[in-house]
Amino acid sequence: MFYTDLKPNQAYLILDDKTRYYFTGLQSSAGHLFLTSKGKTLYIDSRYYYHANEVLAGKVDVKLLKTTDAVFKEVLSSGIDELFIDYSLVTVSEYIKLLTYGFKVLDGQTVLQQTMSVKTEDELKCIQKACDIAFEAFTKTLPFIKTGVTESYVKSVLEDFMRKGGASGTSFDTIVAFGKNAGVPHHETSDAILQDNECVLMDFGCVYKNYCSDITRTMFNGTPDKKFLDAYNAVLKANILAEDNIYHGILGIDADKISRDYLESVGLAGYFTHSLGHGIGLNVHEAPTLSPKSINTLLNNMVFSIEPGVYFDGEFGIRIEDTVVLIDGKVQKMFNDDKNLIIL
Ligand SMILES: [Mn+2]
Repeated sequence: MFYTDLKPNQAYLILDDKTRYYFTGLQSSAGHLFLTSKGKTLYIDSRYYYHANEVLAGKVDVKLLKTTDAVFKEVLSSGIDELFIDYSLVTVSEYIKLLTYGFKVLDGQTVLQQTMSVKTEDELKCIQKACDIAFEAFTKTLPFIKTGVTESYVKSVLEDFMRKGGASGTSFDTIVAFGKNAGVPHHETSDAILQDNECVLMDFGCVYKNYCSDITRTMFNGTPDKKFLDAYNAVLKANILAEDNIYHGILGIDADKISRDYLESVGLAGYFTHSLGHGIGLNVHEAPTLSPKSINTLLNNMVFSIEPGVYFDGEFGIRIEDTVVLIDGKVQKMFNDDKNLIIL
């Protein structure tokens, strides 16, 4: 692990819940975790201390957190005065506090995010299960989507099936968008009523053992016209092209370009208004990114979304999103449907 190479006066300080869970396997809503060349030290308050001591014995040095003041004084007196933190996850007040204590603070974001973006076999199993639960719930929800139902109703049916299927919750606020509402990439699910001859876009995911899934499917309630069908087939092709051509070692920028260039070639460049994808794990949005601004390289065992979409303001929108994993250099799908247009 990266922290075993640290100098004796250095440590990574983890303050956010998900990263702390990643390195300890213990769920908690507070705690200071230090990663040093010697191992892991977790300062945790009395709500978790005894349980933590029991389950982390031999893996993490667990200490009772009385006050943060005491923690930082103890760490400083042990000779550690340089802390790496994830700048994207620490508040300004936490940052200033560290400087006030006299620590030199360095950005550990890149290393932490890269480490967490490459998944272990156990993590992959949890993500696959989160995908399976979400997809089964989606299949069960389809018969409930009929002319006259509201977006909120469909959302509640779907979320209920995900929880019954074993999910602990949703990985983000479920999006159900009918007709022109689907033209807004991240529409807020409303009381809009489904009409005949409207599209239905559903973007959802669930959490299983702390790991997330993310999927979007676009269906049609009635008979689609040529403009919709052409756009649907273009988005599907953009999705499959990315799936077939992303490989171990490709830059996030170039992965995004696969779908973007294709949509441009069929005259839809201006309608694909967001990134192609993002990493998925303990967080539903994490490293790597697949976008024109990405600084990441896609590697084996990374899990990410492939989600091209086109949006016609005031008319309709189409997005087809999969959660996928890179295995042995190639994209492996975590959903196995053919993604052809579903007519409701
Ligand atoms: Mn997504």
